[in-house]
Amino acid sequence: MAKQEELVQGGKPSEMEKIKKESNYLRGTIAEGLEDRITGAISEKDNLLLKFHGSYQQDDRDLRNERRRQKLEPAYSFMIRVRVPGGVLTPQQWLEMDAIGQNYGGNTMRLTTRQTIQFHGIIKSNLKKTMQDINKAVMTSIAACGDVNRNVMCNPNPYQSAVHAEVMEWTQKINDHLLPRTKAYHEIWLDHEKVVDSRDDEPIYGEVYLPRKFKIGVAVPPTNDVDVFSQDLGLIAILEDGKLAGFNISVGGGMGMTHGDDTTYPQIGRVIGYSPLDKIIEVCENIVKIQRDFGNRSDRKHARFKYTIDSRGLDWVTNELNERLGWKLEEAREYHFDHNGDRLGWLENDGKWHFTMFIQSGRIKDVEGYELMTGLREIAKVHKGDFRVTGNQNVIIANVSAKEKAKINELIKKYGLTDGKHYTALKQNSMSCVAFPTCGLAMAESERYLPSLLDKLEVILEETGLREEEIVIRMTGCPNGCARPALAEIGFIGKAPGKYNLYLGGGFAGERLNKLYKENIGEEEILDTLRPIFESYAKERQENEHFGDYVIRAGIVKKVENGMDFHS
Ligand code: SRM
Ligand code: SF4
Repeated sequence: MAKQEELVQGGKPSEMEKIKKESNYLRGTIAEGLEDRITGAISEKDNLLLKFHGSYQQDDRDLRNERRRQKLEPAYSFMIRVRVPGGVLTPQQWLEMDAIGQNYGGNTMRLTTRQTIQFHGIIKSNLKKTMQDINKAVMTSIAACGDVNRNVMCNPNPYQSAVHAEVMEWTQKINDHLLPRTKAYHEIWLDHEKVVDSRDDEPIYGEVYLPRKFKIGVAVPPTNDVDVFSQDLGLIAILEDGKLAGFNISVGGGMGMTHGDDTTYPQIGRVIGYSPLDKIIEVCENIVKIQRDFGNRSDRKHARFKYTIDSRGLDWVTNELNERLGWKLEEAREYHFDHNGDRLGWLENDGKWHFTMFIQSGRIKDVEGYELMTGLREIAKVHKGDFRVTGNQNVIIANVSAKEKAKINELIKKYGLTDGKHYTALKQNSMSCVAFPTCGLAMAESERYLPSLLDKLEVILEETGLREEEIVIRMTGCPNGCARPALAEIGFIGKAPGKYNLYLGGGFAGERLNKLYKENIGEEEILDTLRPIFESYAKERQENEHFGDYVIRAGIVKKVENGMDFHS
């Protein structure tokens, strides 16, 4: 195998490659920077390395101009992302996360589209304490961000408990196997003693880690709530006689792009074969290593696995994988996905009950008249099963015994918590990314705006008789695609304050990308554009025809078969 340095694609390594190489396995000068009390920030280089530790330096964008006017440094604070493999955490862990939110994170926490938990607004002097509290909860933020494998997603699947347990076990194994091995995290945050002159061993990543982030998600058909085709590596569980037998392997999905740069595009993962269960760790490791060795290390905009694959071809990646494995992937098995949304409300399986709660945009906090954070805390105090964060930013109170159900239900009622079933099916299937005020890349509002847009769209849906029609709608504040908008039947991607590109025609089961329909439009035009389309859908749709399929059949947008045609 050629050395990583010889395989640098596209020329000179980027500045980030240098920073990683010189970081001594992700240490940089983070520890020293934390001690500096003169500023609420850390150095630019350390900020890039901090991501590998699961944290980002941010500043409150609502306050930027005012602070500048007052000649103050921006209102710096930190976001921490806690890994939650498969989204599963114990009630005790939920309580500890809740306490962190109360103590350091402005009385809120955020469930994410990758089943993790984020805290925002943590000031520098609290960063280490927060990391330590996360560790006390037997959780970690290592590699929740950065050029490494991220939190591994897994379908939380409340209606197939036995299979879920099995699939979850493999999710955890894959997650753990691909964690970085550097001791930097423990030294910096947990005060573990530094071993002088020791070189950490990173057998999978090497000292420059991956060219870019890498994402793995595991889906159990017919549910695709992890959006398996948006993942760099998607695993589709194949069952035989009701037991997990192995996984189909999908490669090269990804959502991010840059406005105005057609060489960047969202892409859909493609299935290249099947691996038996006992070989899956080996398959995952080798796919990660292919990306490590062949991913573009000079241009970060083209560094994701999807570009590695698209520039060399699917046959190339399959052959490269087979060669490294020393055996061949088997032919992909049949599978079928029905939907990528959550099944809200109570559900019983194998004698256990599961309540999927609707959480708008994953935001957990108390507001006047809706004590969501408190309600979930009170549930966690008595709940004996587990909590599961879904890939749709909702939470499942899972594994409730028949005996305990009444108690949980009482709390649900007491705090007015909701399964969202009184909302339109469109709202139930909505997601939005964080965007303002914390996200440094946001061009438009998302989490703070989508609810009010939905309220207006719901009026049209009521009028057109589409209240019960499940339509997947997603919004992001920029084209990075954190709420996977390119897979939505209706997708909004922010361009500027109050302006969005509107995309239509994604597949209801997350199997197809959507297509640009209108560019740079504001609320009035959004409503004026969607109303006649909803009206004609209501009149002309065929039996069980989803909105995304309809807009293609009606010729409103063209079908996108491959991300490389996304802009054409
Ligand atoms: Fe994301 C960057 C939030 C899921 C694609 N994402 C960011 C940052 C860290 C902004 C930054 O770099 O400064 C955002 C922090 C905002 C904040 O204030 O919290 C951010 N991403 C999120 C979350 C919290 C959105 C949410 O509302 O839930 C999600 C956290 C997931 C997690 O727990 O790991 C989140 N991000 C995603 C997803 C969806 C997924 O992974 O399933 C995507 C699209 C899939 C993909 O990666 O292709 C996604 N985020 C990006 C990108 C574009 C990557 C690219 O290939 O171009 C960026 C920007 C970057 O990496 O340069 C980004
Ligand atoms: Fe920020 Fe853009 Fe991601 Fe939204 S999509 S959280 S605006 S990076």
